[in-house]
Amino acid sequence: MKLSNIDYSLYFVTDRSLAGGRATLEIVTAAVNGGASIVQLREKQCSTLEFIEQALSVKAFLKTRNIPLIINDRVDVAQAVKADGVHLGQTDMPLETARGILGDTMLIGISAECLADAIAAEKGGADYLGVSPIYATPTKTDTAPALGLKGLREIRQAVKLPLVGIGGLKRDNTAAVIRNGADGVAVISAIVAADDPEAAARELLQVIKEAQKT
Ligand code: 3NM
Repeated sequence: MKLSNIDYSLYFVTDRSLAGGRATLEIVTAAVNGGASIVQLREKQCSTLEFIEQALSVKAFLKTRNIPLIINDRVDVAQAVKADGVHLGQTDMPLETARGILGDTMLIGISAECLADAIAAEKGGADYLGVSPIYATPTKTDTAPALGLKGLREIRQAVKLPLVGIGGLKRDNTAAVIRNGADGVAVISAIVAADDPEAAARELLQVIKEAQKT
């Protein structure tokens, strides 16, 4: 059975290329110690073997903290390590195909780059949406045009699924994303590239929690 009652508030996404040589598990540990509520392992440049080994070690740690593990893109890796979910972009495996393979055992998150993507993903049975990108970001440059807060609001009004905003989100622009309808904020560089990822996560979570109250 897939997990329910997920806390999407601070959705941390890994990226080893921005980690300054620090191990992924070290950064994940810091992010979770700082308050990350869900973690996505995103590996674009390693072998399948390494991805699986990495995922198993991150999963073992996350299990001790009751934090869900989501695997980016690779349905096979998610299955191999019995992750809590998989996150799919618009050019990854189609939602229907992934659901056919996974059944109801796993969460499926979809990156929605426009309103039509969001509506289709909800109809197709996605569990949550990454609204991507809210702002342009050097971390991922092959994105659709930035949606901004207006695009986020339009998607919020059209779908009921949990939404996380992603793309260019930092401490100073995070509160607005929550106030404009996101359930959480997904970040890479704001945590991975920070000198102190634990402090960065803690500061972000504080801003998110404050914004969720208003
Ligand atoms: N979309 P940062 S990952 C914009 O998987 C974007 O859909 C992603 O990085 C997706 O927090 C990503 O450093 C990059 O801006 C986010």
